[in-house]
Amino acid sequence: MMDNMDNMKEKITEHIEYRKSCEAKVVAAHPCYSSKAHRTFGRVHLPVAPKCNVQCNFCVRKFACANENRPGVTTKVISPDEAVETVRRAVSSEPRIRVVGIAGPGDPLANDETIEAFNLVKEEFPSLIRCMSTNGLLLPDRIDELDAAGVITLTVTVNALDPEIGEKIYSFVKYKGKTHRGKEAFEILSKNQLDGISMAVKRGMVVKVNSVLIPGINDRHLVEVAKKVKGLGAYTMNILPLIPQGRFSSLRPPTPEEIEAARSECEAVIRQFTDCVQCRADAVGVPGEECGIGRGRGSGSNSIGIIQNQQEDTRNAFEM
Ligand code: CLF
Ligand code: SF4
Repeated sequence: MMDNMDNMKEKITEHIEYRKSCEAKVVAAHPCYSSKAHRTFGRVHLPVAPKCNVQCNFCVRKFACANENRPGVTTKVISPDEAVETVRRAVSSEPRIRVVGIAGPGDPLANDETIEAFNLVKEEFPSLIRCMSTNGLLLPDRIDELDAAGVITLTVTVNALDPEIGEKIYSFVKYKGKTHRGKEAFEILSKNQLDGISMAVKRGMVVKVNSVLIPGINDRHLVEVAKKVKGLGAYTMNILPLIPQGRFSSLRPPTPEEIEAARSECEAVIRQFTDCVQCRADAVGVPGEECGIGRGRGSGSNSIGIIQNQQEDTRNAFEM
C-alpha cells in the first residue's frame, strides 16, 4: 500500500518536473506568451463551448466571452469531432500553428465538450500546445481533467480581489446548481479563481491572468491583482481594455494612457503581455498578423475558410 502511494507520488513529481522543464519551450512557441512568438506562430481556436456560468457586466451573451474575445462578433458552435477536423484543416493550411485553444464562446469549463475536444486533439496532434481560457469558477473542480487532457497553458480572468469591487463587475454566479448574487457570488468566484491558479501552477501549467481594465471600477486595483497572482505562481498578465457593452455600455473605455499606466505599474510585479488582439472564439492564424487588416481589432483571421461563422446567431446557447 505504502509502495503504491510512493510510486504514485513519484509519478506525479516526475510529471510536474517534466511540465516545468517545458516552460521555456512552451513560452517560445506560444503567440500569447511572448511578443516574438505572437508574430511568428499561430493558434487555432475551437468554438466548442457555448454555455457560461457567470454574468460579467461587460458581456452580452449572444456574442463570445468578452474576457478573452472581441465582443460583438458571434461564433458558430462546433462539436468536438468538427473541432478535430478544424485542427486538421488549420495545420495543413497554416504550418505555423503551434497552439490549439478553447476560449468560448462561453466559458470552456461550463461545457463537457471542451475536455472531449482536448482529448481528441491530444490523440491526433500530441505536439500542439493545448491552451484554455476560463473565468475560473470551475477550475478547482475540473483541474485534473484538464491536466489529463494535456492542457499546458491556461488563462484565468481575474478582474478583482476585493468583494466591494468584484460585486460591481459580476451580476451572478451559478455554482453547483445554485445562483448567487452580490458579494457572495464574487467571493465564490474569486476563491475558485485563486485556488484554481495555484492548483494549475502546481501541476506545471503556464498560467496567464487576463484582467479587463474598467475605468472607475478596478483601474486602481489591478496592481493588487498582479501581486496576488504573481504570488500564486502565474507567469504573465494581460491587461485588456473594457469594450463597453451590456450593463457597462454607459461606461467609457480606458484611454491608451490609462492602459499604459496600469501595465507599467503591474510590470514592476509580473511580466506583462501587451500584444493581445482580443481574438474571436474561432480565430485561426498568427495573431501578430491580424492587426490593421481592416476588419477591426482582433477579428482573428479565419480567411482560410476553416469555419463559417459570420454573425451566426447563438442566442440562448449561452445559458446553462
Ligand atoms: Fe487562444 Fe487565449 Fe490560448 Fe491565446 S488567444 S486561448 S491564450 S491561444 Fe491570445 Fe487572443 Fe489575446 Fe487570448 S491574442 S485574446 S491572449
Ligand atoms: Fe461573458 Fe461568461 Fe465570458 Fe463573462 S465569463 S465574459 S459572462 S461568456
